[in-house]
Amino acid sequence: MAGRRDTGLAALAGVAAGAVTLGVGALVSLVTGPTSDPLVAVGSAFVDATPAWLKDFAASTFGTSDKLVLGIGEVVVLLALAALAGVLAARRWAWGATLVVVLGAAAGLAAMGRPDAGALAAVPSVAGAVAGLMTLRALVRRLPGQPRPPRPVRAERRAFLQATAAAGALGVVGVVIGRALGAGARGAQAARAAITIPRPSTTAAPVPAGVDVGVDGVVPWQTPPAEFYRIDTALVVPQVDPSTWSLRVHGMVEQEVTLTWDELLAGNLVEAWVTLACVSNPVGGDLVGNQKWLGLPIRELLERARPTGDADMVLSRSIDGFTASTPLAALTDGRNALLAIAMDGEPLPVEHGFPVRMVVPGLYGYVSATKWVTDLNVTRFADATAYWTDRGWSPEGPVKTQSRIEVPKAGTSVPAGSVVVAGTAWAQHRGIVGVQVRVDDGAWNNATLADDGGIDSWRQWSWTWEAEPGQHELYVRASDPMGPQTGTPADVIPDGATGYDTVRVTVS
Ligand SMILES: Nc1nc2c(c(=O)[nH]1)N[C@H]1C(S)=C(S)[C@@H](COP(=O)(O)O)O[C@H]1N2
Ligand SMILES: [Mo]
Repeated sequence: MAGRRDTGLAALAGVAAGAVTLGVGALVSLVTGPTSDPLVAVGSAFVDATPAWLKDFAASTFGTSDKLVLGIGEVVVLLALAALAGVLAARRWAWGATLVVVLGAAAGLAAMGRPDAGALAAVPSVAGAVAGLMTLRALVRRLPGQPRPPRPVRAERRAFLQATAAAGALGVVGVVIGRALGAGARGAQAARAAITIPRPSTTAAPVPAGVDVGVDGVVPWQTPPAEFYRIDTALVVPQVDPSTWSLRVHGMVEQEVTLTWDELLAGNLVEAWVTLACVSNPVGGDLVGNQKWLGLPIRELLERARPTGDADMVLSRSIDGFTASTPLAALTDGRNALLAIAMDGEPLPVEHGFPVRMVVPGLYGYVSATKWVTDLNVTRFADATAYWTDRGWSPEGPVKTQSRIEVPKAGTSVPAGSVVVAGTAWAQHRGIVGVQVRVDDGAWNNATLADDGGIDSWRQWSWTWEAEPGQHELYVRASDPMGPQTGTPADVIPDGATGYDTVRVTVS
């Protein structure tokens, strides 16, 4: 009979073998590509299979750390399964071995199912599983009390633990080295550093000095690139070499067009300020940012391709298989819908879509802002669906008018008297024409708008409140030319949150 302690040791052997599996997998993926790493492949398959409610939960609970949380959760689950394999193997080898083979096969299938999978995508998982099996076999044989020439149990335990620790450490080292070398070998960073962004053919109108409302604690009008929110399904950032990048425009067009990087750079590059927002941004949330983009108007490419009769949508696709459905009209109606190559005058950061992404004023990112874009399929909403549409989100996603109180912060205390209330409002491509603030059940008060940086950018506002002691709730609402935003609360699914941002403060 295996005792409690033996079960613990067997579980440990399983964990060590699991670490070896992942380490070998990570090292082999240096040859076969980052998405063939078993950890990445399983995580990516999980991301793609994530139902809308879970994606929403992850985005609203962990924000842009959702990938880190996913990675930690995945490692914990895999190590628990590895521990189980160890316990099973100690009882009966075939049981434990079967579990390892099943897990290895699942990882291999996940890797083969990635949109950018190469022919050898399953190899790291298979190699990892073989190494894991060999390690498990060796360690289980060394479990104290196995039929072998007699040795003191203490010595047996020590030898077993040393072997297990060595195997586990080798596995971890494999994962770390695999990751580090993988990151170093990724060419996009070097290619990015070598690029000189051409001067715009059309520069953005100068930004009025007064776009900043001048209140401490208000989020900057121009989002620093390093602080720009990042949302995508990519567990490893796609590495795209501009010299081999091209964009294909096809589908319901009279003339297929292929655009290369050099042609793009030589094109009529337009500079434009656009506020990008995520549909998963809850009321008051921070999945929104404003930047100066530079890119080729998508309209010009479509003019060359000449969409046919009843096409009404462009399905853009990234190198890693993400897709977005953008109304054709939004790409041809004259707004600054761009194939963007720069953010704030610098090449796009790799995680924001280097070398080329889409930016379309007035639409949520999930239906318009495809990063690492390589393909535009001119089609119809009736004939094709996009990544998030297949997961319960709306096929079309115009940005909803929103406003946010940034000062004072929720839950803080302020002294009675004049208190400055301030924040940001956005209604991309319609423009903000007014912001109002309400205290408790009182009347709406007109806030002062900061200078206008254009209808595609967000707008700051402030209002001075004569605050009286007690607990108070502040509400904000913004108006676009169609009227005030709705106060009816709606969840982010299926097409963006609505409701008033509300901040509770204590006045003393
Ligand atoms: N290739 C790719 N592009 C993508 C996504 C993605 O998952 N993959 N996510 C979209 C979503 S939901 C948003 S909100 C924006 C976010 O862009 P950012 O990360 O540069 O802020 O990218 C869009 N483009
Ligand atoms: Mo998004």
